[in-house]
Amino acid sequence: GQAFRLEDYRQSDYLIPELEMIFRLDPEKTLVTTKLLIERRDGVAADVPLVLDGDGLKLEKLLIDGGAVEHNDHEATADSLTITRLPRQSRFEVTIVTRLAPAQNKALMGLYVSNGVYCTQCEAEGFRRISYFLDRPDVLSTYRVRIEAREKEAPLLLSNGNPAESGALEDGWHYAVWHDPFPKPSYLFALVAGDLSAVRDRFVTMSGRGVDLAIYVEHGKEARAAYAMDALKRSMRWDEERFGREYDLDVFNIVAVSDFNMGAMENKGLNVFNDKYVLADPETATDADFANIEAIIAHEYFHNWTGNRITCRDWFQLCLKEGLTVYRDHEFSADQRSRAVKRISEVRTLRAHQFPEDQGPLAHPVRPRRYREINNFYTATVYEKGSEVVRMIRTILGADTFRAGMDLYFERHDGQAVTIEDFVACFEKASGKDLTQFALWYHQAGTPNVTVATSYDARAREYTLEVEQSVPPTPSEARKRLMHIPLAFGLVGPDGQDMAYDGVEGAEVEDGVIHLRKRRHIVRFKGVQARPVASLNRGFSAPITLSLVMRQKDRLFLACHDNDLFSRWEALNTLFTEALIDASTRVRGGKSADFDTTLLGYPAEIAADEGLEAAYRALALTLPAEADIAREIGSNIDPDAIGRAREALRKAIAREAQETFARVYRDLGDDGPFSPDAKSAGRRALRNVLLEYMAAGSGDPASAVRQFETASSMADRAAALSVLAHQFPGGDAARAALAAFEERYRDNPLVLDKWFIVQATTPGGKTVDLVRELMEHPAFSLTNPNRVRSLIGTFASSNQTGFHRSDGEGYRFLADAVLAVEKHNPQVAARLAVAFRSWRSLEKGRQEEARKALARIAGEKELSRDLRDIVERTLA
Ligand code: DPP
Ligand code: ZN
Repeated sequence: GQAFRLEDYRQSDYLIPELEMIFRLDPEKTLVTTKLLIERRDGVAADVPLVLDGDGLKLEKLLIDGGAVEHNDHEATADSLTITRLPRQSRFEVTIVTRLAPAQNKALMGLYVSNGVYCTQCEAEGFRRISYFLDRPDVLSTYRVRIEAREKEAPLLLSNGNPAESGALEDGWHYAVWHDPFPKPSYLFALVAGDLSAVRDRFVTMSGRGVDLAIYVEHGKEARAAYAMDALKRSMRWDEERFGREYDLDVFNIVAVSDFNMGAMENKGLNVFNDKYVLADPETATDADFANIEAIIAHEYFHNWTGNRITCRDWFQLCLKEGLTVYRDHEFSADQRSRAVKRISEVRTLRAHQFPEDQGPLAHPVRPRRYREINNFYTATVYEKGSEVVRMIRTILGADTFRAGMDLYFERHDGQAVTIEDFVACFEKASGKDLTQFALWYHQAGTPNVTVATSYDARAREYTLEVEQSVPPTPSEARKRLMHIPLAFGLVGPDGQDMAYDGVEGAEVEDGVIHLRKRRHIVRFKGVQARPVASLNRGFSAPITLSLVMRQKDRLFLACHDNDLFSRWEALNTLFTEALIDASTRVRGGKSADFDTTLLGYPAEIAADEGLEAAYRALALTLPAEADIAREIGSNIDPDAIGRAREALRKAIAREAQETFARVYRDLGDDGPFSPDAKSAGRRALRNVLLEYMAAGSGDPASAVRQFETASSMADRAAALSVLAHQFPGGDAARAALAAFEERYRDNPLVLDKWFIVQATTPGGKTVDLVRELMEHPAFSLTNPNRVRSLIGTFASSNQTGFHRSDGEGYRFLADAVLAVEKHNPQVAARLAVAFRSWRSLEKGRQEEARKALARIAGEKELSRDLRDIVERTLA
């Protein structure tokens, strides 16, 4: 396929300052009339044709300034409409009629029907499946949208902006008109029509304007939208307080739909959400669900300024809105919850999703330079690493200057479609700093590695760090330039406090941050009174891998005493990881997995340390995931050996800490009526980690059975179910619990997803057969993305020993599933296929099986652009 290249960007010859749309909705035959006000740019000749994008469209009618267009003067295909003869004046009107069958649209892009509700998804290029258009983010238009529908079928009619008028029509039809005064790109267009219930509230902005808020859900689910509404109001207030951003329309609407390719979509004034990220109550949602809802409601709301008011010039700039908005939602969650705990979770996510991407065949810069299918660039690199880059800007500039740069960005670019260069320039202007080298974080792929050696000269009272950076090659970028890496640090003294020093040479050091800019720095700290332990990359100030040879004793010291909570966790996590790598090597060599007794003693101390918040203790006691260990090993991976080593460590810890764990578990029990707040969630998280250990140590399901049967929240019930299903697969207790759960929630698809997930993530070689069987379950559906992701997606991405079964059956299964989903939904299929990305790091036998499965997909004649792109890059 053809690749789009950043350097080929050019402005469009024509603009569309205004348009009017009329939708006459019918599941099989919807008519869309689009009246475009076209404006020719200055200097463009009148004979330059107007070429509009389409995707699978059929032109029903075309008029220019109300008159018919000759056959010879235009050409309409499914993918484009070219008009060669145009009026000489610079403004004219083009009217287009297209006909759609939304009920047949299973790709869930453009206009489709989800559970009887008409809805749209236009980002990135879905608008062209509705009408011919200049479907590119730098064409900004004001929209006036009239929706006509049968009142019975769709009493609710919504689009972007403010409501203008509504009324009855003949034959039981009715209509509503919406007007959005803010010029926007077509990817932010939305329409919803159906029979839904509203949960309403009101928000008064900082300047005293009232905004009507509504969340629309299926009838009977109103109570489950309360938490989302609360999160919305908190987000609106927070954006005023932290970024000075005020909401700008009279209404803000959110609609929850059950068939959705993404998490949610920030359409102007009308956010459309995957219902998974709206609906929650204690009976049906885990603490992770509540936290995700809070974060995603905030994320989409924050897009109103970072994405909508200021949008992207082209899709290469996707991180301009996504990285920045993720950064904003991270900050929001950190303010609402515990900052250290939030940071640890962010880093775990980054390492689990972005690092393997950056280190594999799909690596790309945060701001890519080429793509074949933009849908495949909604990645962890664009989102999560993009957020890390913004975070580094703040670290380098400091909070106040960062805010000044953001203010300047909003002031300079409101109403524009801009680039990363425009964004960075605002921070250069605000700070007076040259960020040219720093900006490589946007332009260069790959995770930088920083190696550090330390030494202390007691006589000279000098502490030295020898620091060296390197960036590994990535596809199409063999040679890398040196980066500006802000490395936050502390020199931890014997009492756990940071030690003072008189002076430093060898690098710029400012406010606890070493600025690495060269390949190699020798950083000398003068006047250091005793040998410190270096605590480096505090708070994960830069998204790098750090190789620091350190005595285990020192690392354990940091794990116990570092005054930076993130670094304490990081030290312990590193100790666990090193022990697990070691153990898996031994297991693979037929030996037993032995662990150092000092390390085994520490978890009991953490569990019982009431000076640490429960959520932190839960994270500290969570062992690195099998995939984390695999990533650290890097090559020739045997997932079975890793699984056995991890299991052995869990058992060893559990036995060592048995009494303490049981006591803390008991003491934390019964904290009164359910509340989703961070503190209560933390207690539950700690209890549930302890439950896992207790079951592993005793080999007895009794405590998990008890929790499963008496749980008063989904958080506790789902945790117990997963202990039973994963640690006692096939046993009576597991079978009973799975059956009870299925029975209790058979009418709630979102909760049954948890039941699919628990089974799909059961470790071991039998799970692939179970997953195949579950695809026949009446609640499963190949056309619903949430079902597909819960069963097939989690199996492939989160079940190391199951997916990587040594005979390749997991890979064959995934290839079959990907091809089946691809027939109707290429975007979701391509996303599933990403699970193959680390295939080259496996041991030879599995590598060969994975390659065969990939080659089989690639060998299909009729592949979508989405899937072909992923598979070919993965194999390259
Ligand atoms: N809706 C997706 C998001 O907010 C894509 N813009 O990240
Ligand atoms: Zn976003």
